[in-house]
Amino acid sequence: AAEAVETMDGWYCLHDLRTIDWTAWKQASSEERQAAVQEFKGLLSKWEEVEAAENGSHVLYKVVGQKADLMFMFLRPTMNELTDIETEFNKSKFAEYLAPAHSYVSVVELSKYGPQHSEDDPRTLERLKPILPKWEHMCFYPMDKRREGEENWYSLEFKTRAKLLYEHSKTGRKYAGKIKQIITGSFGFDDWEWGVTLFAHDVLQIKKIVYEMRFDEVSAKYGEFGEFFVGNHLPKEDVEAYLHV
Ligand code: 76R
Repeated sequence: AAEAVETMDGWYCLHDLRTIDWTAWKQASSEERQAAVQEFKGLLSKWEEVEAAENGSHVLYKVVGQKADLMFMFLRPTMNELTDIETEFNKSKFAEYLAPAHSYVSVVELSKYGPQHSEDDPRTLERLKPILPKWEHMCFYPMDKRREGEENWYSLEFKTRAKLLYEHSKTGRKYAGKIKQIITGSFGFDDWEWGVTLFAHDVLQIKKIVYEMRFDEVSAKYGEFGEFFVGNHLPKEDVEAYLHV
């Protein structure tokens, strides 16, 4: 058997996507809507406090297209905290106007292929427990590494995989400052092997990095991809205007 790779794992991650039932929202009285918005903003404030204390992080984006309307990404030290967030949110008034669109469970992952700083080095901790950027755009998609006939990532030698990922990282580094990527592992947690979350100031850079990486051997030969979600940042201050009907 090929030698497995060790991973360093950080905060647990939930991508939670919802569709707004605008018909029901419009039918609600303005008092009901107002109360729902205030309660929702209260939750956002509570999550902001968690983030300020560096006990987790979250972002909220407006999904473009019909796959969903809202995309939350939550990071917390334990998986229990993720269900606590979900449950509290599901019990809120605003959630009465939302339908589930998609969810994804994973954990922030760094693999030990190349040279790396130790697990307790501040530079490693910053990547394992990241405060998520609030950049203009976000993209999320799940992926697998192929296991088919001659193209089996999991039967490649360790050093072959390390070399392919080194090539991959060279493409990635070209996007320094333009793309911030968070790789989360989801083996045993969800239907794909990894979640890929990308943040960008310029949305076109998302298309460019994903396209360019298709030509890296690791993606060209071994990458399998799921559904893509792309969205625009929704800061708390804009929630009221966004939900105004
Ligand atoms: O951890 C590191 O930064 C070291 C180099 C590195 C590794 C090991 C790295 C760098 N990645 C690594 C691992 Mn990546 N990454 C993706 C995607 O759409 C596609 O084709 C692939 C989706 C993107 C866009 C991306 C971006 N990477 C991984 C792994 C785990 C593989 C394993 O363990 O088997 C996956 C699934 C994956 C996928 N990668 C980078 C980037 C970028 C932008 C970088 C450079 C980061 C930087 O140096 O700042």
